[in-house]
Amino acid sequence: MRPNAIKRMLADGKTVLNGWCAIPNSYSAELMSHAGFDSVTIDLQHGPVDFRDAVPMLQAISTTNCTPMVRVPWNEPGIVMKLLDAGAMGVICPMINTREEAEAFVSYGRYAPDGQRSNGPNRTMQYNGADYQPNANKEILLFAMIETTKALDNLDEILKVPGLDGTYIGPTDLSLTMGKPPLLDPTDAGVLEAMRTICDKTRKAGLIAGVHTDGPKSAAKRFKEGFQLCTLLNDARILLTGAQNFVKEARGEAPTAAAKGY
Ligand code: 3PY
Ligand code: MG
Repeated sequence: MRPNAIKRMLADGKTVLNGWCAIPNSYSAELMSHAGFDSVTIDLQHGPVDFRDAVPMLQAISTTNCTPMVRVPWNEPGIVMKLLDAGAMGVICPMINTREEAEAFVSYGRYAPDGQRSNGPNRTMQYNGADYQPNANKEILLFAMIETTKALDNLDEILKVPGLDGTYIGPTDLSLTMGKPPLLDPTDAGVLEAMRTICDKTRKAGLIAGVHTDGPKSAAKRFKEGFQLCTLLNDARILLTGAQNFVKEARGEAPTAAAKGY
């Protein structure tokens, strides 16, 4: 089976820079996967991407060595299994708040005896190889999003779930549940402390600490704090930021940092 490149990078102590696709299009996914990211994640939770968009996007990412990942809309078996069959090699699942929810998520992503994933690896077997089924459980990465105070309270139990590979912080949802403004690069001391706790506990449990960021500066900051996988904006915001700054430059105006959005 094709090795999951970022799994090996992380095992070797390297950090992973992840691209994020919110535009429901295979050409933009292809561009993102040629930009130098280690992995590219298609977001089916927020924004306009649905399953029919995701399949050609996964095919586009397959033109490169980037690890193809997805964020599923919710912790539901059908969509996790369909996206794995379509070729995703990593799944980020939003709003995992309890050990039971983490156990259910992991069970959807693993074949028996480790889980309850149904057999039918259409497309992923062509992409990954004929020996996909016996090797899929150890190559696919499963990340639980920790993005509420409830998840924070249950973090120790969530981290004990066998088969879970890592956590992924959603800074804006975490901020909201702490009564703070939904910032991707939070400034509130309590939210920052919670993010550090999640990172430290995840790493102590031997799992991968991932986080969504607000761009290159905040990603660099998070890597320094110990996060191993950071996402850099999304394709829509990168496009908008680049376009806005070209327009500003042509008009002799100062550039802006990053376009607003998630
Ligand atoms: C959050 O900030 O809550 C996220 O889910 C980021 O995508
Ligand atoms: Mg979120």
